[in-house]
Amino acid sequence: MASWTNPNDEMDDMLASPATHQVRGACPHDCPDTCALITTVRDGLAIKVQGNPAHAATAGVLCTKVSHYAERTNHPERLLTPLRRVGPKGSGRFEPVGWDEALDAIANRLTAIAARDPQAILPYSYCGTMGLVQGESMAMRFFHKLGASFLDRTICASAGAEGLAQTLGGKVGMKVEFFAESRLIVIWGSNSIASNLHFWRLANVAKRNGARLVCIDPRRSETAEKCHEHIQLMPGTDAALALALMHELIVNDWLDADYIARHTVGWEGLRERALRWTPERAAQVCGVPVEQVRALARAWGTTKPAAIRLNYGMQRVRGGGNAVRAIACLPALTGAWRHRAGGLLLSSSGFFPIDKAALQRPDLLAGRTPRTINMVTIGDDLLRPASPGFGPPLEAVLVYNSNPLAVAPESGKVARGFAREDLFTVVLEQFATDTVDYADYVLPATTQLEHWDIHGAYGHTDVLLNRPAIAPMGQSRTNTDVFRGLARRMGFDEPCFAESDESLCRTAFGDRVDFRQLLEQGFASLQIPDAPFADGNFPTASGRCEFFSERLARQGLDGLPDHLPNYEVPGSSTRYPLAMISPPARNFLNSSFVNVRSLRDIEVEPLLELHAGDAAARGIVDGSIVRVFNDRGEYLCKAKVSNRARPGVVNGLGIWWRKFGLAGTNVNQLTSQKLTDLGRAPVFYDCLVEVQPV
Ligand SMILES: Nc1nc2c(c(=O)[nH]1)N[C@H]1C(S)=C(S)[C@@H](COP(=O)(O)OP(=O)(O)OC[C@H]3O[C@@H](n4cnc5c(=O)[nH]c(N)nc54)[C@H](O)[C@@H]3O)O[C@H]1N2
Ligand SMILES: Nc1nc2c(c(=O)[nH]1)N[C@H]1C(S)=C(S)[C@@H](COP(=O)(O)OP(=O)(O)OC[C@H]3O[C@@H](n4cnc5c(=O)[nH]c(N)nc54)[C@H](O)[C@@H]3O)O[C@H]1N2
Ligand code: SF4
Ligand SMILES: [Mo]
Repeated sequence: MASWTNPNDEMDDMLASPATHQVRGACPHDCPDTCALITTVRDGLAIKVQGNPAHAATAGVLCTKVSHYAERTNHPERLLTPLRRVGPKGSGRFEPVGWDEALDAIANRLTAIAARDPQAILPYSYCGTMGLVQGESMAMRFFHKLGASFLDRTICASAGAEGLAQTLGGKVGMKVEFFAESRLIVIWGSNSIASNLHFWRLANVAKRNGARLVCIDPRRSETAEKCHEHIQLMPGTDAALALALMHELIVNDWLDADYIARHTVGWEGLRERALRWTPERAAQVCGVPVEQVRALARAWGTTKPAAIRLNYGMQRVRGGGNAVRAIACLPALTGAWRHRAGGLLLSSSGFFPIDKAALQRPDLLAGRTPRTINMVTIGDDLLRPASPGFGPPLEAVLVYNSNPLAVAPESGKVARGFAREDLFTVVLEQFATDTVDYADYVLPATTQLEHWDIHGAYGHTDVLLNRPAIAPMGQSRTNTDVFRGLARRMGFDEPCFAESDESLCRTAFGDRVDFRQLLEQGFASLQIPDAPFADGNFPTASGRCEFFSERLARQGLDGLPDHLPNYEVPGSSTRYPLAMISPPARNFLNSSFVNVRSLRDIEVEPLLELHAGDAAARGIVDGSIVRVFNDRGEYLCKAKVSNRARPGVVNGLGIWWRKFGLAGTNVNQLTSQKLTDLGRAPVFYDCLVEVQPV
């Protein structure tokens, strides 16, 4: 067990060497690249974080954000002691308190609530760290034993995940390294330079070898402007485009009939549906020139090998799940999967043989089935009274690895919910985020440089081990240790609550990954065929690529992919004529890093990109302050008149902390709590607004 003393006092032998040494780790952030890190430590302090050149996917390079990791870790505003609230909720006024006092008080309060109904207690967590240990291991054991409400962790990827599951059978796809050999790469709903930098490196290798790069994105992103072609469609119209591509593949006979016959299900139905989507019809729905649709179809139908790097930006709309389904059909139609540099990649996380049951111990539920709360609707759910359909009102929320005040939709309601005087809120955090401001107790958390963890990935197929490079800063503790401490105080005496973090790292994959190799080199590759679906073998029930999903049909849903228009279609409202999307700013990671000075200085301040025509029509000039609003709320920020925005669409780059906003709000004040067609996910990019000069 690590000691909780100040790094300057007393440390583990391993960490105590006064000379400079280097420690191998893994980037914890919610990013497909999961880089291998090397941290240089001097006198117990992390002084530098670099990419490990021995790890092929990392190639010795980190993004700007994590190159600044030592600055983040040693930040003067790190939370270093437990805190207890002294001011009103939301004020962020606290007094220091000892660990024992804090944990005793939290355990007593949770015990009292649980005696009435443990479902009144909710964990709220997401991917502040992607680590399997500091994520949902000890925490889930604790909540399972308690019988707390389940949290449906849907805020990012579950529409796409469900779309893939119903088509390919899971979160599986091409091996990322082979994009370097593709001749055509379609970058679809991804700003790769910002959010998938190591894939972008591979795309550039392909480009230098003559590959054509096409980007499909409503925003002229950093990535779009560097591709050969940019298809700047309206948000939420991707399925229409995919169906029109199929139309062209059919009428021009660019199909791989043999692959379709042997490795797919539902071709007749899909064919019929696609034939209704002429390029003209799709071009009109998507708001793009019809020639672009035809040219992309020709390129996809006639270039080999051809690959799609799909990403989650295109599934944050009502029809996000169906759109992923439609796009995931394209490689099977042309037999692109036959080649290792052909096919599609959205996520590779389904390849990892994680022993979730061993980590999370659902057996501790002992037959109970608590209700499930969707993290997307936390605003509404915090404000919901007891009812037969809902159960008891929420009385306590334990937040870790997440910043719901900033990242959840319709944040006016989220803030009202967390402001409830009768709600008991505990936040495990590294920094005083917007959510911390609403806590009753704040527990200081370690960073990745201070704890053990083990990682899968969703953009490559290697397992990474993270060793602690330095001792916990100040009095900070690991998430696991907080849940161990609470378990002990609440009388949860199963041996699993005593398991150490290093042991949990071994538990995560059992003997399915060579742990000795992880200890020795920091990473280990999964054994996956180069072209996993060259001969079908999809992990679906049928073993085929399912154009038609029997499972969806049985749920009373459409078995075939279709285009579902947005909830908030531009043109459907005269009061709110503009569509707003809110993809991340390049130098932040969701709401992490907003408080790191050197990175914030690059992003400068919250802004809204608008097209010159939309700005002129409203008397808005570049650099002026604007009010962005709809019925859900308003947000003040600076206007950036820019060709990064297409006519009719504004881009509110995120995710700023509310407290950095001019009116104490961020873009999520405007987004809605509605859910996607599949996967119960949020629709952040399905949002109509109006903009006015202030
Ligand atoms: N620098 C940086 N990297 C990150 C993150 C970050 O915040 N910052 N976040 C991480 C996380 S959690 C995730 S999930 C991923 C997210 O990364 P991506 O999966 O790439 O998703 P987004 O960044 O949301 O959006 C990517 C692009 O999709 C575009 N887009 C928006 N709506 C649509 C649409 O309807 N159709 C199409 N075709 N495109 C659309 C956006 O304009 C944007 O340029 O990145 C991870 N990496
Ligand atoms: N408008 C809009 N909203 C969005 C999005 C968007 O594109 N537009 N993107 C959505 C997406 S894709 C996602 S994934 C979510 C992301 O939402 P979150 O997963 O909540 O991500 P972050 O905002 O980065 O917050 C993570 C927090 O965890 C903390 N943390 C990191 N490591 C640890 C640790 O080891 N222990 C503890 N206790 N805390 C730790 C960090 O300090 C940080 O404050 O946001 C969503 N919200
Ligand atoms: S955020 Fe992504 S690109 Fe940056 S270091 Fe982490 S894994 Fe690598
Ligand atoms: Mo995400």
